Amino acid sequence: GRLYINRIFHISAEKMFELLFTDSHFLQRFMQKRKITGLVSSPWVRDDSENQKKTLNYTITISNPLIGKFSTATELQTMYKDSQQGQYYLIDADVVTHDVPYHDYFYTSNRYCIIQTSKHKCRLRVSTDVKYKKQPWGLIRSFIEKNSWSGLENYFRHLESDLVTEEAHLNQSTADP
Ligand code: YK8
Repeated sequence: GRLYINRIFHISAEKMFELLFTDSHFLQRFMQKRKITGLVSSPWVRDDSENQKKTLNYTITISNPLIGKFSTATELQTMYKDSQQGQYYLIDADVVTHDVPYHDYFYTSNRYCIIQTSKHKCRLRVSTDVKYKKQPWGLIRSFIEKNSWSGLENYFRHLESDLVTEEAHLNQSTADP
């Protein structure tokens, strides 16, 4: 796997969770910038193992002539039962891109960990793994990995930078004069 974000923000854990995992203005704007459209999401549902699950469907814009322009995607988010509101959130988001070459071979698993580190701060850690449903031929495998890592790197770099901007805005409007 790879670690894409590992940073302390002057944002509470609860607020960070709200920004990334609810229908927040922040996420709406971010998705708009990434040209992610047609988002349909289910509510959180508790499963037998006490974890909470949620499914998102959307269309991503790729614009790589070798891969295509768009792909539909399904993201299954699992919030583990150890999560504690306002303190600690552990969420796995498994993303399947349905319309890219070799889509039946792989998916991406993104792990988001939000930890409250002090009253108004949290650490956000995002790591990802490319996972295989069936073993592809070596050349295909490196093709999948090269394209996935670069797409993920770009996406999470953008997300981190927008979070830094959001952090500045949030702290500006709440700071004492
Ligand atoms: C989520 C992982 C792979 C995929 C893409 C596929 C290339 C196909 C390789 C062939 C286009 C928002 C990615 C990056 C699309 C975007 C996905 C996002 C960023 C040619 C062999 C979408 C997080 C996420 C997870 C997986 C990403 C895809 O919130 O390269």
